[in-house]
Amino acid sequence: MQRIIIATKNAHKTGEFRAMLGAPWEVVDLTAFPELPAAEETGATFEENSAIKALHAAERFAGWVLADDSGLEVDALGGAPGVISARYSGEGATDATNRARLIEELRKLGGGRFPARFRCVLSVAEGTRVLGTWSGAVEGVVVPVEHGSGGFGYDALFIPDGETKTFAELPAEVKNRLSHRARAFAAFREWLSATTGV
Ligand code: ITT
Repeated sequence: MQRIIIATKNAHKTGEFRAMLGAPWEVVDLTAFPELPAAEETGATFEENSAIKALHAAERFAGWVLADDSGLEVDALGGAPGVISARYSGEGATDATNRARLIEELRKLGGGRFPARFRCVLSVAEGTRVLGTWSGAVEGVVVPVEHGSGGFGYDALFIPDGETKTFAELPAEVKNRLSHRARAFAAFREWLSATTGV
């Protein structure tokens, strides 16, 4: 079995990677290392923050480390919440308070459906080097009412193009086929197969 460390404390992300990687990968995330201080996400882009998180962990652990920086961009909000998606509602933000802030902002715009996309940038690092970076996006709309209880983050507010339900209503297999993370992961996987033969 091959081991890969995911540089995240977000167990939902880890669960999606575990489902997408499948056997023979043993997937470990940073929830197993609570003493590790959080990386400071000081970058202005998903690319920068993804590399920061990958290097932060790779400098401390042997082997490959995969990091995911992701978020939601709403065109009518000038691309917000964007790189601050996890901190949109300020100090002590949770997925629920972030969704509440987004709903409030959408209602100020008069409600309805607004074009939006999820973005994901994956980086793999080893030691002090980033070995590769892969991006993915999924276009859709956000709505100012929560629908569904699956997934995490903004899933209950996002309907991907071609579907009538939010990511929180759709089965996990569908999200793991269509999502920004799935698309970035597909590119990463090609690299992984070419590099390791697994
Ligand atoms: P790590 O930094 O530990 O990986 P995080 O949750 O803080 O965990 P990010 O900084 O990348 O991760 O923030 C991404 C935020 O964007 C996340 O908290 C969600 O609110 C949102 N997001 C990202 N991917 C999502 C998805 O698949 N579904 C719903 N919301 C998502």
